[in-house]
This record gives sequence, structure tokens and C-alpha cells, in this order.
Amino acid sequence: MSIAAAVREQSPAPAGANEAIVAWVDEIAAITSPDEVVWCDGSQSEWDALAQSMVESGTLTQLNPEHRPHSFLARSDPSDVARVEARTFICSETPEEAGPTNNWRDPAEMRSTLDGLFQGCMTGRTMYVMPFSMGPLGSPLSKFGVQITDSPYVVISMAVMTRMGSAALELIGDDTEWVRAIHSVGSPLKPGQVDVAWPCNETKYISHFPDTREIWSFGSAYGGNALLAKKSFALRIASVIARDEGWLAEHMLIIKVTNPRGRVFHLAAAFPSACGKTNLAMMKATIPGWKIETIGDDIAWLGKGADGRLRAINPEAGFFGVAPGTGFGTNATAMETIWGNTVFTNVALTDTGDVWWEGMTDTPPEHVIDWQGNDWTPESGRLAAHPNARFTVAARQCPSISDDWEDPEGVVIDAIIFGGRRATNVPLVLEARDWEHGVYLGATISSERTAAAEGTLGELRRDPFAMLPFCGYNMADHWAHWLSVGADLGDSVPRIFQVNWFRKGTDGRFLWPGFGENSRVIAWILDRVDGAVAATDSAIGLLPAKGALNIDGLDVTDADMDELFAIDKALWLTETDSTETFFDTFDGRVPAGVTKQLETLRKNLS
Ligand code: GTP
Ligand code: SPV
Ligand code: MN
Repeated sequence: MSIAAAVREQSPAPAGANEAIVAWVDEIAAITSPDEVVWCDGSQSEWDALAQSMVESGTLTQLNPEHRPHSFLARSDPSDVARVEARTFICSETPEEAGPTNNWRDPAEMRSTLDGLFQGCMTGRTMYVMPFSMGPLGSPLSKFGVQITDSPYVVISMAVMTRMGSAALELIGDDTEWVRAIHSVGSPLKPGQVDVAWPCNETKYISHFPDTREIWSFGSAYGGNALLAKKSFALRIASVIARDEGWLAEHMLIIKVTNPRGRVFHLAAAFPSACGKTNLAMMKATIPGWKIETIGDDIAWLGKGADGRLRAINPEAGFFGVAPGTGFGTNATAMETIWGNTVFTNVALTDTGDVWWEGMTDTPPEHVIDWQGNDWTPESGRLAAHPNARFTVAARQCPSISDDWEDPEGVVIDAIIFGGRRATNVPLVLEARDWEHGVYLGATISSERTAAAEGTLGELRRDPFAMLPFCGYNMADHWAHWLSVGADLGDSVPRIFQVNWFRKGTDGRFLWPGFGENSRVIAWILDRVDGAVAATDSAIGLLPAKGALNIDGLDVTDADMDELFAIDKALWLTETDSTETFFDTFDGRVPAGVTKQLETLRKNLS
């Protein structure tokens, strides 16, 4: 009997499971040789049993239920704390298909490397099979996947972040498409070998095969490296499916906004990692009469609905949010969401068994155990929580979750926003003249690097559409695809805007208070859509007319307001040169509509 057959006898697939999935599971088990195969049903009892076993093995610490009921803390290996972009690969047939912004590898070569790495990599561990749906179960816009993993931490995270388990498996019929996702921490155990709290491997490969819609991830258990439904499937593979099928998979939050006149809008916004999506998705408006409700905080799938309008769904079921900087003063809704039933990763543990991180409270506790398990006091001179520490929590637990967040048809998008972290140049808000200009704004997003990925903090880099690490095909083709989606929508295209909450004065301080006060900018944007306020044209696009942006009661000086909207033509011209250099890296693939916008901008500036 083959190992696979023996394993399968030990843990039979659920009755009625799709034969192709069963065969694939056997095939992967034969390569990876786990001790056991478990098909996840997604039940609460399964979740609780896994969490309990990880408490016993030391992977999780249960928090004090008086402060944080049914919640857990995980401390990762200090070398496994963020997405590894340099180890993330797109294995399309040719390098041109992946484009200059991706790490391309020859698919055959990558397969042979992975064959070696995955051989026996689950020895001594349990292999979990997780069928899941991205998007509401049964929605025509949803897509299925099956992830295999040898990490129980990944299982409990995926159970929160996706609709995972038996219900998804039952919906995968013979003709249903599903994405194959294989994940291993890459740390086999010899007989009798004691496991570590956070198994992983120095060698890491996050590999994508767009042509066969497959993902192979080795060596990391952290976030987007390991929860393969998220960036790997819902963005990298889905962006390729979307290109082929005529829709869009984007790194965007979705909100519902109601104005004081009772008109309801929906808005999708793309910001690079750790640049404020969760914050805007859960924002409490500071101006009277405006109400913001949450639909998604990280990923949006958008496409033309039966009514001819652009509609969007949030394919996820939970939030994997940045903890540092989240407090009652900055994002009270997030704080209310994580009251319990939350898994925290790489935050600090207080002496009373609760969590803490920089920015959670104004005054730090006198003593905590830091994210690496060491004593910490405010005098320690280092951070108590890792800057990319995260909370994992179900979306339904969010008090501002919108009643239409699981609408199977998606919500109609009235406006699209692009943003980034820019100390200079980019004004607080800007409206694109038309769809093509909006695509140019998306294509030219630059942002200062954050801790969400490995790399030099603060360095300004190009992050087109906030998709630099997430587009599964040539970025220039992605822009062309946006142009064609716009052309297809015709007169019903949503308007496009650009925002920047992060502009700094010459003294290095943020010019704009941000957070809840961003509702003032959202109000201007939606008043524009409603035809209620004026804009003035400028070299770079449409700016709020004098007095159109509501700053009543806001403590920002006139000088700072002027600086927030200042256009330094010389700096902008330098930026157009850098944009041209960037476009040149695409070897003539940048669509004419986008290069034309660059020429227009140059003409306007000189
Ligand atoms: P990913 O989950 O990595 O894709 O990121 P995200 O875009 O959801 O990031 P998130 O909303 O969690 O923001 C992360 C950081 O941005 C936190 O440190 C926040 O404090 C900071 N931030 C969010 N909104 C604002 C703002 O309006 N102004 C300023 N100055 N900082 C902000
Ligand atoms: C991001 O980095 O954009 C995230 C976190 O949303 S992760 O899921 O780890 O990619
Ligand atoms: Mn993200």
C-alpha cells in the first residue's frame, strides 16, 4: 500500500468530497509524508480543540478571560514577522508575463526546487485540509480554494479570515473551479523530537503558478506568507483570473457612507500595506450627520454587475489588522471589535494577562512581557510589540459592520480612492479629471515603506495601485486592464480620487490630524459625487474650491492648510522624470492612455 493510501485509510475524506480534491490531497500527502491527515470542518469545537492543543504545546498563551475572553497570543520566531517580498515568486510561462515588478521564476525550475523542499517536509506533523470560499457562500462572485497546511496556527487563522470548512467543501462540485494552495512551515520532526513554539524554516518560498492557479508556500507561518487565501489567492492568483474574466481583484477596503441628507454611497480605497485601510474602513466620522460602515478592510473584488454598474464584494470574513497605532483615540471601532475571540500575534503581554502595544494607550504600562517573551519597561528603549504585530478577528464582530457586507451581488461603488504615505508633494485630496487620469493616479502611487514587509523603513518606493507585491501578472497590463474595465463601464464609471493623510511640514510633523478627521475629506469626495461642492482645476487635477472642504472646529492653521495643498512645480517635474524612468522599465508595455497622461501632466506643469 502506498503511503498516501495508508494515510488516507487512517483519516478518510468526508463523505461526498469532490474526487479531484481527494486525489490531490493524497498526492500531496504522498510527497510531504505527514503522520496524519485531518479534513477541517470549520466548527467551533475544532477551533477550540486546536487552540487548546497549541496552549498546551506553548505556541499560544491564553489571555485572561476577564479582560479578553476566548483570546490568545502567539509569539512568532523573530525571523518570521512579515511578508517576504524577495522570496515571493510569480512562475508564469515567460518573464514578460510576470513583468519587471515581480520576481519571476521558470515554472519547471521552481517545481523541481519545490519538489525537493516538500519531500517529507510534514514528517512528524499533522496535515490539515481546509476547503474555503472567498466571498459569501454561494454568491455568484465567490471563488473556492483548498489549502493544505501543517500549521494549526494557520488553521485557526484561516477559520477566522475565510468561510472555511464543510459548508465550502459541499459547494465544490465536479465542475466547480478551485485554487490549490499548499503550505508547509518546512520543519519536519524526527521521532521524539520536541517541537518549537513557532516552527519555520530559514529558507522561504512563496510561489505562485498563475497558469495552473496553484500556490506553494514553504518556510513561513506569518500572515500573507502562510494564510494563502489572502494575498496569494485573493490578490495574486485572483488578479490573473480577473484579467481573464474581465473583473478586478484589488488591495482595497470597502465602506458604506451615509451623508446628512440620507443618501447612501459605497467607496473602495487602495492604500499600500500599513497605510490606513483598516483605519478608514472602521472610521467614526467627526463631522455631524455622516455615518461610515465597514464592508472590508484589505481586499475587494470588483466587476460590472447586471445593472451595468461597478460592484464589489469583500472576499474575506475577518480582519488581519496592524495592532501598533490602534487605540481608542485613533480607531475605537477596532478596539471594540477585538474585545474577545481574537488571536494576537507579536503584541506584548501585560502583568494581568491582557495585550498591549505602542499607541494602544497614551501611558504605557509599567511592565509587560514584550513580543519576544522578555521583560520590558518603558525605560527599555525598544518596542514592546513588533511594528507589524497583528490581530486576527471575525468581521461579524465589528460594531460598524454594514448590513450589506455579505450582499451576494456586491455593493455599487460610487467612488474609488488611491492613497499612500507621502511626506511631500501629494495633496490631502485630489480628484481625477476622468477614468484615464484616475488610472494614471493609481499607476503612479508611491509610498514610504512600512513594517508590513521586510525592507528599509521609510524609503519611498513605487507601489502602483497599492498592488506592487500583489499583482500576479505584468503591472503595465494591469493598467491596461483597468482602462478596458473603465471603457466597458462607459458613463457609469465611478469617479476616482487621490488622498494623502501623511504629508509633513518642514519641521517633520504631520500637517493633517488624520484618523476620524479624514471623514472631512470623505465628505468632500462624496459631495463631489453628489454634485454638491465645487472643485478648481490645477496642474495635477481637481482640488477643493476655497471653503468647499469642511474644516469647521478643526485645529489646523491656515498656513498648514495651504501647505497640505501646495504644488511645488519643480518637485513635480522631477517626479514626472522618475515616473518616465519607471514606465521605461516596462519595455513599451505601458498603455498609451497612461503615457498620454504623463505628457499632459508635464505640459500642465511647465
Ligand atoms: P495592511 O493590513 O498591511 O494592508 O494595512 P492597512 O492599510 O489596513 O493599515 P492600517 O489601517 O492598519 O494602518 C496602519 C498604520 O497607519 C497605523 O500605525 C495607523 O496608526 C496609521 N494610520 C492610519 N490612519 C492614519 C491617519 O489618518 N494618519 C496617520 N498619521 N496615521 C494613520
Ligand atoms: C499587507 O501586508 O498588506 C497585509 C498583511 O494585509 S499580510 O496579510 O501579511 O500580507
Ligand atoms: Mn494588505
